[in-house]
Amino acid sequence: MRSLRSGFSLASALTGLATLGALLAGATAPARAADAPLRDLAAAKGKIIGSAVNPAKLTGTYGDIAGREFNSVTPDNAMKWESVEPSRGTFNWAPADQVVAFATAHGQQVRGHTLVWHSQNPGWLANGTWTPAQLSTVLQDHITAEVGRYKGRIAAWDVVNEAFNEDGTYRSSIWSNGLGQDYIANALTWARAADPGAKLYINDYNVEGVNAKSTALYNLVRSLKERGVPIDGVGLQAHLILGQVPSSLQQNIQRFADLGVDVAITELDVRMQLPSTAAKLTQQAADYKAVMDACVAVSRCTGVTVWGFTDSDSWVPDVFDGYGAATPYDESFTPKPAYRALAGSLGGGTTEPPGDGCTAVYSVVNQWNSGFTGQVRISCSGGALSSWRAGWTFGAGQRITQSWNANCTQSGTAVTCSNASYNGTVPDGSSVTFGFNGSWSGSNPVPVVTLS
Ligand code: 9MR
Repeated sequence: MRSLRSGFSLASALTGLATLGALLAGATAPARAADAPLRDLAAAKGKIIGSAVNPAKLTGTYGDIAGREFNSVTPDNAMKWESVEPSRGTFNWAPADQVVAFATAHGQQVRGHTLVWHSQNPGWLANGTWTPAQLSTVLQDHITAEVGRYKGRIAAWDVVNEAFNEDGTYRSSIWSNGLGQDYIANALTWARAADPGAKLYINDYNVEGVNAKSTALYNLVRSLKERGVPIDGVGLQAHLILGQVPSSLQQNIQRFADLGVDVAITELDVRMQLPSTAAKLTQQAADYKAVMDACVAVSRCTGVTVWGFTDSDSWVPDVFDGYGAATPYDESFTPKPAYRALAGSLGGGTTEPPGDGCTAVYSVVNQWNSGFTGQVRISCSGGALSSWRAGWTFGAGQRITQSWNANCTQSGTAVTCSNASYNGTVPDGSSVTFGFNGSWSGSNPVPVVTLS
């Protein structure tokens, strides 16, 4: 037996209260009792812990976790050119607005992503015929419109995305081909004019270690600084492969910092060949920890954003055949060892007593005018249990009326459910569930479950 509890935040309470939809979808508790939400741990270290989010999913358990665990969000696609201006002069700000509103409601920063890219541009732009002057105007107008719309509400913009080839030469794109390399300096200058308060970044992938590509980026940033072009930071995307965190990551972050710019890890994920196993998840946790450790070690590293926090919302399986499980939560929103590794690197509980690696997820599976059916799933990955007790405190007068697959008692607001004779054992890699009916009125907020 060991103790495992989760932190509880006002954001999670508010989100839990927010909608019936959220309640019906259920909510999850973070991995361990001693761990505050990642955002609290990160804030105590002055760091950002962010996630890319899909605005269409920001309700229910997904919204709960996004609001509770992260102090920054990046729209995964909603601020890209093809999303905001699918036809020339016709703007669709709704999904991007949704992300900004969510962030405001949850006290989060927004990372704007992205203004100048070779990809995900609308057809009218990508297939148009442009003189350099026309193309320059189109780009300036786009930056001015988008940055201007969110002026004061975006902490940092990925102004220019993926400008380089692997060998450090400039990528051939509509921008470099049409405007030459100065499109970068101009884009930064126009972004600064549109929102002087936003930090302006250049962002790229495969630039995490010291290599030809990151050195080209380094030389560009140095020359922009020398020329007085507004550049505040460098984004290292960090789409990594299991076991392949570059050993020069911290050194690389430091060399950019020494140029006088911030560094952010902007799109972290660690993909593995499926199926995932306990050993792979342990390696993945070490990889996540190595990245966060490197960022924590350099004061100008502002923090880490993961590119999706759940395996149910990751770009990896769509693009890398046979690969996946790249994020800190599994597809059922259960925190993985990678989650605990991030927490540990941020100063949360790091020592894992025997049997740790088990988590409890509370969900409301059905709700009607005065009653509801709830469920708790206890899952073990990298740990195991021989018996368990799950406890929580009801926050709004709910009462358990009946339970199954566990022996539940309620005293005042405190509920304790212990295993039945047949389901105390939870081997590594498996889970048990128990259920209950209860009564509620007014509201039915989701409690945080303590395992012991
Ligand atoms: O997560 C994004 C995915 O939904 C899109 O299909 C994809 C299209 O390229 O873009 C993904 O995000 C990318 C990000 O904008 C830039 N760096 C690489 C990311 C993964 O492809």
